Amino acid sequence: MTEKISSAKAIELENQFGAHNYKPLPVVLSRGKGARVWDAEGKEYFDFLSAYSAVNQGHCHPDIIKAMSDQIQVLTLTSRAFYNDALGVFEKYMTSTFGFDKVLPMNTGAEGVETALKLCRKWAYMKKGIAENQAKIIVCENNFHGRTITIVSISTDLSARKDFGPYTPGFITIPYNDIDALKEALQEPDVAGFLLEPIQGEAGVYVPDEGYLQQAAELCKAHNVLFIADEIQTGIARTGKMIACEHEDVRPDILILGKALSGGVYPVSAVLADDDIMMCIKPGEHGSTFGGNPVAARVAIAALEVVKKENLAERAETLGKIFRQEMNQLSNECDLISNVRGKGLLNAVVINDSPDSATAWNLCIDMAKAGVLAKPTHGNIIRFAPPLIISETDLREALNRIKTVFKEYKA
Ligand code: IF1
Repeated sequence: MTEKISSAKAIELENQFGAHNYKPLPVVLSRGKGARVWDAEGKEYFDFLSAYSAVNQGHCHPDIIKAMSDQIQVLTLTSRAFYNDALGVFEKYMTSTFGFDKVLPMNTGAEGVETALKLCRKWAYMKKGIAENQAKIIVCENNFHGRTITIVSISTDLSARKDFGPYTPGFITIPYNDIDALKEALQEPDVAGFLLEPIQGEAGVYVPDEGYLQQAAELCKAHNVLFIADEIQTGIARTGKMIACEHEDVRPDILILGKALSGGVYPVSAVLADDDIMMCIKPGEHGSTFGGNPVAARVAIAALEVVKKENLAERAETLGKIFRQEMNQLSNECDLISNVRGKGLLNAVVINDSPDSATAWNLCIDMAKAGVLAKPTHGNIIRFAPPLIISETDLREALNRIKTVFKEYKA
């Protein structure tokens, strides 16, 4: 049994021996089950962050845990130097679930995004005929696609990119949710792709105008530019559809998945595309040690089976409406809230205070004391994203606690 330590001890150890690349809320988690987590002293919380939408299926879902524990007893990693008897089954399952010819398995979301960028550039040179090293990829302001050097090169968030230069070239940045800006950028020569989040998560759950995704996809098609959807946070039923692009009947040319693809049990990401794109990468041109390992394969199948069998997309749609309705009602009763927005169970509340105020942080501290975990993003925006398996009863109980904290908040 692993040594049990107190919250205070855990924080002390992290401060002394861990890099300080995060500023967590002062909550030390020790156990999770479904929509609930418990801290080192046994205090119970509703988890309204879900590891940034990685545990859509709930903490330690028994089916996913079983799939993992069965596989790790027999074979954990072979490398891709050989075949294994789980990867092909996963690949068939993924391509039929999401409707693409092929899938390229990776591990983290950032690796998935990097893979999609490489695939887009390869396609640009091999199929679109763009001159070598001239391919341009359009990205949006306030994006979040991960933390690698290339990905922070396209970030407009200073804290994500400052002092990590020199930056990777070959990108054009436009405002999000601005079709005219996209039209203009598409006039540039050598554009190969357009990478975007169907809803910008980290930026503060920015839902684009109705029709934006569809118009953007049509414009890309008209200009022979690949529409690349980063659904690492919005995918896997989080917004009320299996992928958020479905809300506008958009089929991306390249689809990137991660996080809840494994239910938060194991790092699994994947890039899906049809043969005319995917077959541009030849043997030996891309890969990773753990990409497509048998544990990831079995875990991902189990995680997606949970999404289907437990109708998590429909749940997210229904429960998300209740959440926004209740929070909008709260915003009429308390002037702390300036906006409530989101889709499915990916929602955010904009606090009526400046981004550099401590109000959102203090509200999260108070909510933690009341047994609800959430965390601010960009200062004055609080993201609320519980596991999709949360019951309506639990959702309403958590809402009662959230409302009490907001109503009783003293600056
Ligand atoms: C952190 C943010 C969320 C993502 C999208 C790719 C990735 C992410 C749309 C990269 C990852 C995580 C990273 C994590 C916190 C969290 C996050 F606050 F950083 F921005 F969710 F909004 N595309 N998001 O959201 O996937 O490599 O992390 O597996 O870096 O603190 P990853």
